[in-house]
Amino acid sequence: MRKSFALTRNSRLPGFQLKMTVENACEKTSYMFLRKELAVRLANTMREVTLLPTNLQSQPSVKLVESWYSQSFEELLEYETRSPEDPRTLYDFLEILIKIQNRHNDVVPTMAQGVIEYKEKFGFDPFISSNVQYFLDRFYTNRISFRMLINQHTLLFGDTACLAQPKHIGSIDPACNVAEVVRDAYETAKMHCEQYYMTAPELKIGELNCETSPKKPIQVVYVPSHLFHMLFELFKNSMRATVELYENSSEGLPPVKAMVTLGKEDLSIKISDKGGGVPLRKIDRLFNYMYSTAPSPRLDPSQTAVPLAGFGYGLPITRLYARYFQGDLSLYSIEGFGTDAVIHLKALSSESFERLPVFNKSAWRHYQTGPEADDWSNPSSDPRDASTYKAN
Ligand code: W6P
Repeated sequence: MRKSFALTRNSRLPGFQLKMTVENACEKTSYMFLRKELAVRLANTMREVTLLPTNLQSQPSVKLVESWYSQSFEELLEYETRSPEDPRTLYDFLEILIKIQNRHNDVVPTMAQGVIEYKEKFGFDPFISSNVQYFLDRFYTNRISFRMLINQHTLLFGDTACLAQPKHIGSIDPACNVAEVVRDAYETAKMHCEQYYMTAPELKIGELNCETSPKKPIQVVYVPSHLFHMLFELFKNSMRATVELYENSSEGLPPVKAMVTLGKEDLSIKISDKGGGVPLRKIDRLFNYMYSTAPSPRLDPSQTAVPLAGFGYGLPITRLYARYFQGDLSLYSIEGFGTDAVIHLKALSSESFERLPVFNKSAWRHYQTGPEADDWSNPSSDPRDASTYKAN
């Protein structure tokens, strides 16, 4: 009975766009909204976990993650009847949000562990992989949104609110200088790269502001930590490809280039490397959770340095961050040459609303069917051209 209320809808925060302002952010209103909305988002995810293939759902890591979700759900329901007028309520709510946030810190590696456990026992299966792909994209999008909501509340109303960046609204920077974040992410990736390879490619940044004066730095209303996360991941991949291609060469490393462009609708960031590229056939794999999940090298005690990129969920999750505010991430690779990675963001904050998974019949149907049967010809199963079978 208690649980049914949370499952009835997948609500949206009215006006939760990147243009939210301090004036309309009131703690009681936020509390009233979040105590329901967070429970709804947890419940939606918990419903969807039950649709995963039984063999995956029964892995200990998946069970552990499930227990975190139900624990947090129960804790949120305690607030169903607590009045926002009691200051204790608001104080306790802040505390419980932080506790929930921390409980869920390791969801990504733990789910990855679940996929590893499954693969070790049952092997790679395209049906399961397609289900896992669909599920984890939605599951992690839900998680990104959940943490975003909690963060906004704790940053705006918590003890450390006064320490926060004065011009930021919670985690949102209304004048986020994109090239600055690009440079920041590059410098951090460079540090990791030098630690692992003793060298790193240089960075060249270009900016093209088509909308206002071409000399004006490009700014956007955005969550700088999300942008940093995406760019850091792309730089690590570009650096790794570049350094590994030139490992045994006497030539200097070709720089990694970043181009930031503001148009009417899109703010686009292109990161280009000359790291030798990836054949088209292998591009999809870079985004496939089940394919790219390998036992973490971090667990191997004989290995101290952490590889720069290429393990885990970096790229698929980077794409989810881009999509979360109606953007996207695309890879264009030229095998034998290099790779362009393009992040598209909405130039206007009025277009940057949340992209959220909904749990409905259509979602349910996804778990009942696997990947579509191929309706294009397959050379190995096609009847051969008769001429092939001519004698001699
Ligand atoms: C590569 C592979 C890759 C993935 C993502 C971003 C950049 C690159 N470069 O060679």
